[in-house]
Parts: sequence; C-alpha cells; structure tokens
Amino acid sequence: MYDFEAAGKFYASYVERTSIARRVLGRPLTFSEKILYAHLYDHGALRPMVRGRDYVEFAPDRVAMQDATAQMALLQFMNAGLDRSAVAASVHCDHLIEARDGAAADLGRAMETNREVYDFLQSVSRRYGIAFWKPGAGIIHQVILENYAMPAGMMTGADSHTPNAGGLAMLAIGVGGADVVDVMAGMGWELRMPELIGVRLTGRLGAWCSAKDVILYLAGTMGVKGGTNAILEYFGDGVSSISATGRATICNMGAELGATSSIFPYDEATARYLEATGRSAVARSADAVAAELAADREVLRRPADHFDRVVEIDLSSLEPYLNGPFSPDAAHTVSQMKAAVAREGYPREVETALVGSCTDSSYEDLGLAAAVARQAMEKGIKPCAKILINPGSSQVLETARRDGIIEELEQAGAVIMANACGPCIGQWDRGGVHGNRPNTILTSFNRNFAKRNDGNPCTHNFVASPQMVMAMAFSGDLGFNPLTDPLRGSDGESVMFDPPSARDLPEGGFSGRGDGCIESEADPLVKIIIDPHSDRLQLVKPFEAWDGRDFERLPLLIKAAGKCTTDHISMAGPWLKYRGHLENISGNLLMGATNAFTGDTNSVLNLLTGDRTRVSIVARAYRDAGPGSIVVAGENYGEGSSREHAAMEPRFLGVRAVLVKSFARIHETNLKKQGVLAITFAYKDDYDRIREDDRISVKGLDGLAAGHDLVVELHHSDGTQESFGAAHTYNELQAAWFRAGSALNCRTHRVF
Ligand code: MIC
Ligand code: SF4
Repeated sequence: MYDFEAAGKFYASYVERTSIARRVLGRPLTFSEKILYAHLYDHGALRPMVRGRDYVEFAPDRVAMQDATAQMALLQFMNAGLDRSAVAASVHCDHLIEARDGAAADLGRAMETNREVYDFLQSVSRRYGIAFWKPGAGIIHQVILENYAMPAGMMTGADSHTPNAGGLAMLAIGVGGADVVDVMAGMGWELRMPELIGVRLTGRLGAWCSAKDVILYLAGTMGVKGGTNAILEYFGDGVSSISATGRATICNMGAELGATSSIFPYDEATARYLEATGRSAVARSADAVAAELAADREVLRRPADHFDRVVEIDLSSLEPYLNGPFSPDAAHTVSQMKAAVAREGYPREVETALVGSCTDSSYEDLGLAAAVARQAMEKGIKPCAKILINPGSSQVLETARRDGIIEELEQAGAVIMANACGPCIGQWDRGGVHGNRPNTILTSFNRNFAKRNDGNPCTHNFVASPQMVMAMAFSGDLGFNPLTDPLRGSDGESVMFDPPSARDLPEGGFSGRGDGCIESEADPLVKIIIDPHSDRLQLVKPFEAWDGRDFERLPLLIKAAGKCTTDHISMAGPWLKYRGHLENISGNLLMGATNAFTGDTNSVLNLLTGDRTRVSIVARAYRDAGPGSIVVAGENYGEGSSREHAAMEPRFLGVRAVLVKSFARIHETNLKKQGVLAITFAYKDDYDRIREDDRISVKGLDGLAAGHDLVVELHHSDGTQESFGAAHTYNELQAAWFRAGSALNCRTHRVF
C-alpha cells in the first residue's frame, strides 16, 4: 500500500464510492459516513442506512490483534480451514511482558516464560501470511499508527483501543476475536450503523494542557456510556493545533466513553506524520483527494443538521485533568484536586508515576515528559515518586534515545521499561505493594479500574497527560498544581516549573523503522504444533448447539452490583498467561464482580450445597448438574476491553444467559457470538426483584427475533413467582448464532 500506485488506486475507488453514496443518500456526508459507505461489503446493497438501528455488513481493509487476544482469535481461525487471511493482518506481542527490572531484563524473562505462546503466534502468522511483531517491537496501537494506519481506511482490531488510528483519519474499530476472524475469512463484518456525535474543537490548548485533557474532559462530561454505539467525529479550527499522535490519544480514549470509534479529518498534520513515518506516497495520494478526507463543507457549516448530536469544546478554556480513581470518567481539574483529596480522603502521596500505554507513549509524549524532567534537573528538584516509562514502540525508543530524550528521563531517575503494555494491564511486579494498602499512582494510561495495575483494589490510579504525570512525580503530592504551586529547588528556594513543550515529530526523522517485524507470505507447509498437555494453549472445540428449549429454572450464579467491566469478568494481570487456554482461564470467571447480596467478591451461594465459594466453581457445578446458570448485572456490563474470554468463559462454564440493565457494545456482541443469550431488563427496576436463591426461567426463545421481547420468570425459594419482560438486540443472523451455539458454528455451516 505504500507505493504510489497502490495508494492512488485505493483513493480513486474511495472517491468513486463516496460520490455514489452522496448521490444515493441525496445529502452531504460526514467523514465517518464516507468511510462507512465506501466499505460496504456489498456495494450493490447501497441504500440509506438508519443510524442506531440498521445492521450493516462492512469489508474492512485490515485487522490487527495483540498477543493476549490473538491466541484465541487464531485458534478460532484455524478451524475455518483457510490458507491465508483474506485481508492484511498483524499480530503484536505487547501484553505479556511483565515490568519489573527494566527493558532488557524484563524482555529476556518474557521470552522465556512466554516462549510457547510466542512460537505459536509466530508460526500461525507465517502459516496464514500475517505480519508478526516480536516482543519488544511496540504496543499494538502505536505500531499500527506508525506503519499501517491510513486515511479513510477501515480496520477492525481485537483490542478496544483500536480507534487510536483515528488520529490518522482511519476508521478503526475495536472488536472481539471472533469478529476479526470473520474479516480474515473474507466474510462481511456486521455492525449496527453507528450514531454520529460531532465534536467541534475551537481555540488552542493553553499552558500545561494537552490532547489528553480534551478526552479526559469529554469523559467527565459524557461518562463511560456516553459514546455507546456512536462515532465521535472531530472537526473545527481547533483540530489543526493538535498533532497526529495527540489526535490518536483522543481517539484511543474514546473507548473509555464506550464509543464505537473516533476520527479526525485528514490535514497537513496527518500528511507530516505519514511522511515522517516513511509513507509519503500515501500522503501525496491523499492530498489529491483531501476534500473527501473530511466531512463535506455543508456538514461543517451546519453540523447540527447532520450529526445526531454536536458537542462544542473551546480548547482555550480547558484545564489539565486528573481522572480517577477507579473510573476514567471521574474527572477533576488539577485546580480542584486539592479539595477533592481533602474531601474524598484519597491517599495524598504519589508513589509511582507511570508514563506509557498505547494512549500516551509517542515521540511527543516522551518529549513532554523529558521537558519536565530536564527542568527539574536544572532547578535541582528531586523526584519524590518512582518513575517508570513504557515507550510505545521500538521506533519511538530508538529515536528518543538518539535525540537525548531517554538520557534526560534516566538522569531524572526514570526506569525505561519494555516497549509494551506492562503496568497498564497488570503486568507489573510492583514489589512492596501487597494486600489492600491504600496508595496513589499517576499514569498517562487510559483505564484505571480497580485492581487493574497491580492487583491491589486500593491502588488509586489517576489518569493524566505525560507532562502532568511527570510534574506530580517531582512534587509527590496529589494536591500539587504545577500551574500555581512552587516546589523546593536545590538551594531550598521556591521554584516553579515552566509549561513544558516538545516537538511532535523528530527533526532528524525516525530511526529503527520496522524493527522487530517479520512479514511473510502464507505458507501452507508451516506446521502449527500445540502440545496437548500445555497449560497455555488448548485447541478450541465448538460449543454445543441450542437444544431448542426455553431456559427453565436456571440457578442465579451471581447478581453483580455496581461496575462490572471485563476486568471484573475476566481479570488480566496474572491471568493473561491463560489467554490461549479456555479451560484454565475460566478459573477467573467474574472474580472481580461484587456480589450484590453480600458485597463480597468471588464468593457466591451454591444452591446445590448451600456453601459460598468461587464463582467459577459454582458455575461449573451448575453446568455439570445440568441446567447451567444465569448472570444478572447492572449498567454498561462488560465495559472496557474487547477480550472475548469474558464471553467464552461463562459459555464454557454453562452460563446460558446474561441479564443486565445495559451492555457495552463489544461485550454484547462477544456474548452473542459465543452463544450466550444477552438480554436486558425491559424495566430496569426489575433488577431489584432478583433474589439470591432464585431460579430463573427465560421463555420465548424459539421466537428470538427483532422486536420480540422475551419473558423472564423468577421462581423464589418461598414458592412465589414473578415475571417481567426482557429486551434484546438480536437480528436474524445473530439469532441464528444463538441457535447454532455460536457464530463459529454458524460460519462453519454457512461457508466451509
Ligand atoms: C485492555 O486495555 O483492557 C486490553 C488488555 O488491551 C484489552 C484487550 C485484552 O483484554 O486482551 C482491550 O482493551 O481490548
Ligand atoms: Fe495495552 Fe493498556 Fe493499551 Fe490495552 S490500554 S492495548 S493494555 S497499553
């Protein structure tokens, strides 16, 4: 795609398709619509689609997976009987590297402990012609941005932060592994036509503010459900002041609002980034069609007529934010923090400052962190917190090292970790933080759910920009505001930080391009060996088809209270090692969810024995006794990650249905794909009727179809019964997945 001819062809066909779409719809188009309509699976079926209602099949240009999701996705793809991936695909080894001593030592350890998994991923990649990015090459989304993201392209990735590529004007969507397999198998990939939220940026970011603060602010105003089933499309004259990687940060964290994707238009900053990363041919071809790489002019003139909603942000009025703890939408401006610390009793001392994650680990981000470190050194300010840095890619690291950025960070006491997810996903041997000791860390990451970083439920993670994280490391005080508060310098006098600034792109271009990537043609002779005794990898066996009967008197497995993210359903950290072994990983089922009746985690009533024990053990007991079980939960169930394990595990352990107040998009699809009935309370208050020792029936399953509600019956232990309606969003195809036992079973019947 990087030669001029290929890029030119892509844009010629894109422009042709968008003009046909404009004609058929008879109105100007937003940028998102241009990309969506240009990527219909069946162009013959082009017609106006109703946003928020119609299911549509798309044909993305590429897919990506990371090691923690690729294992299960590729184990499923192997069952498809194909010789190669139908679209460009890449695998990135970034999630399994534990941060402890520093990059070299940690990488060496990871190579040993994960050898079997890396060997598997590398051989499957060779077998099917997938680009394989070795451990240490970088974090999936940064590597995609540097190498594969392409304006007006469409991709799906088995990771919820895939929309990061929207910073480079690509429509990139996070999905479960089974969805990636559909695309790799050359099938249409189904999505409900998203709603469109226009975000108009005006003004310019002020001192200490960064792209991160735009999305932290938006998270605070829209909340973790605010973007569900919608694309956030940015426009306005404030866009040009934000770098391509800054835009990627904003798009990345759209996932924290539940958004399907986020996207910025193409402009000079996009072109400069493409050039700096060796893709001038793409930039030149894109330049030639630049008007089609943004919303139509009429849309920009009257956005309220074309978006479902428009949000206005004046960049000049933003302040830096610290969001947390425990939820990315818990927004505090830095000037409010002192009062919040006093009011909420947050631990005041900042113990560790972490810069990195796919969200904020670009060349510019490291430059901004270093700009604070440099000043601290000059002014004689010593760090009070530990500083850990995970660069986004080997290319970022090599370039930052060449340009002296890494040296400045190291001089300030920072430890450079591997170019990997590390502490962001609980791959952090923190040492000394055991039990439930309340403590505060600051990170430039995106998620901060309880237990996510170090397994301690009392670690308060506040998310902020890299420069703010660094400044806090030098004050060591969560209430510190670098805009107004002095620190003590080497001579004991009061000194202030100046607002940091850094180059968005390296003056001398990037070094180390493509390091750690192995690209190969598909080779059917490559043997994929899985040791039947392995505890890391296990072949995927198809789930059983539905037996055609309603669910009768399923025991309640758990009624979860409060937040129940995929981290609560299928914890990461130490469990990541079982991502290729369904049986083993199922041991973590719902271990983080709070039992609504007792307030405990990982302790539920076993109706068969009267004991209370681990959720996975009780689920298995109900499965083995016959009927299986049902899970009940509240709002935005399955928020966060794309990991399909959170749907496969309950399926494997006999959970037949999940009944909640509302679902997060990716998780709802994952449940449907794996054959678990995903339903919602027609009236949310009915959640309160569920009792701990209930048996629950779900009726009307043979009529599972759009517009037909199901009936839930509660059989209480005192002999009384109640019933109420349950809604769902199954369409015809998804109902067929349910009947077949999973989408994979359906696919096997339909195509192969
Ligand atoms: C995450 O940030 O939670 C992850 C780990 O990257 C996940 C994917 C996974 O669980 O493998 C995601 O965001 O989808
Ligand atoms: Fe990795 Fe964290 Fe990004 Fe997920 S959010 S891809 S764990 S760096």
